[in-house]
Amino acid sequence: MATEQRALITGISGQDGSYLSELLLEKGYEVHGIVRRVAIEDPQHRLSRIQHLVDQIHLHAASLESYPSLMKVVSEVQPHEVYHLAAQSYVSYSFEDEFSTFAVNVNGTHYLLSICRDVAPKAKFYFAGSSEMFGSAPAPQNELTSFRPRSAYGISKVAGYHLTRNYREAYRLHASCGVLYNHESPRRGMEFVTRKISSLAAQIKLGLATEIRIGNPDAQRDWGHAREYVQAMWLMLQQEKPDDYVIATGETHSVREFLEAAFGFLGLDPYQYLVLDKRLVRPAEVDILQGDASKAHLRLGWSARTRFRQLVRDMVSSDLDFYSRIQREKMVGQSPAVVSVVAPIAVGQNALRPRSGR
Ligand code: G4F
Repeated sequence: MATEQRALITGISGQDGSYLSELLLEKGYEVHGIVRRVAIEDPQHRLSRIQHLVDQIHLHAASLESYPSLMKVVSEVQPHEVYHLAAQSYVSYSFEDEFSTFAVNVNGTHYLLSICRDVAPKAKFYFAGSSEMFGSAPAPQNELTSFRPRSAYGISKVAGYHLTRNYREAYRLHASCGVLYNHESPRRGMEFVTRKISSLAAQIKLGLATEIRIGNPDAQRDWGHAREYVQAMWLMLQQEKPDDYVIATGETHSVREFLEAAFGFLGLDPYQYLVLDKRLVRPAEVDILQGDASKAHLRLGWSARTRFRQLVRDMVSSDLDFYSRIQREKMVGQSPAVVSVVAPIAVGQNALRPRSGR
């Protein structure tokens, strides 16, 4: 790269933020990230996914709920590229608190777009849209499919999508929206179903847990690997013209299939441990998501490589390594705070905590 590019990432401490930081550092970027002040004060726990990068990146304390704090960071950093990943990203929690989901996801996006227009109008802007925007729209979905969101989270992402499009059209911002389908990895938060399954499969295998509680096992999702999905984000901002892209594998699988594959890798029968728990069923479910990423393939040269079974295997084997190590070090039974230095561990099997960033 001729002159050093500066990138600013909101949600840098999440799964996607950590992979994106690694990618941008490899490409020679100066990487800046926005985190909440509590994270800077408690880095061991709240910055665990980027602990290996903290000496190479620049962290700034700000909040998506505070326009002045965002204004200060964007003005100081003067980024060439802005990746807006931070959100209240847990769909289930958005049923419990619609208002804070909107405050963070809609106002936060609006603040950031408005600030970029005013103080960094040449910055290229990426908005993390979501396949939840499609909701009950028939599969497969692509960029022309109408949105039919089924949660406050989905509605907040539709609002963010339209804000991004409007800033592109009205103010000529280079603003793009990635409509990303579910993307997972060993760094996925424990509150999402894939990591819940991989971690409990590993714990059951090691005798550290005895059951797994699941809500709706029949929901179908298009699950890809997060490391590949952040490459698509970067590619969108390298295009001459901003645009919106569906990013997906094109395959769909049920939660039940994930469960069977994960336990199967460990030689376990999931149905000996599965408890269907109505309390985990959402008031409105998105039954089937399956993306058609042809446009991204054609224009960005991007396509998903990691297939379903490989993704499940990677997550399960990573969790098996992790819990085996914990067991060896006799850390089980100690404070989960100590354990989460290594990986974020949910306290209890159904921890329904909101987490910022994916
Ligand atoms: O893993 P999930 O919580 O992910 P969800 O709701 O699909 O959302 C994720 O992907 C979106 C992209 O489409 C992102 F925008 C969003 O931020 C997030 O990353 O749930 C997946 C499915 C759902 O149908 C849910 O009802 O699994 C079902 N499920 C069944 N039992 C469960 C459980 N989900 C969770 N989290 N926990 C359960 O026990």
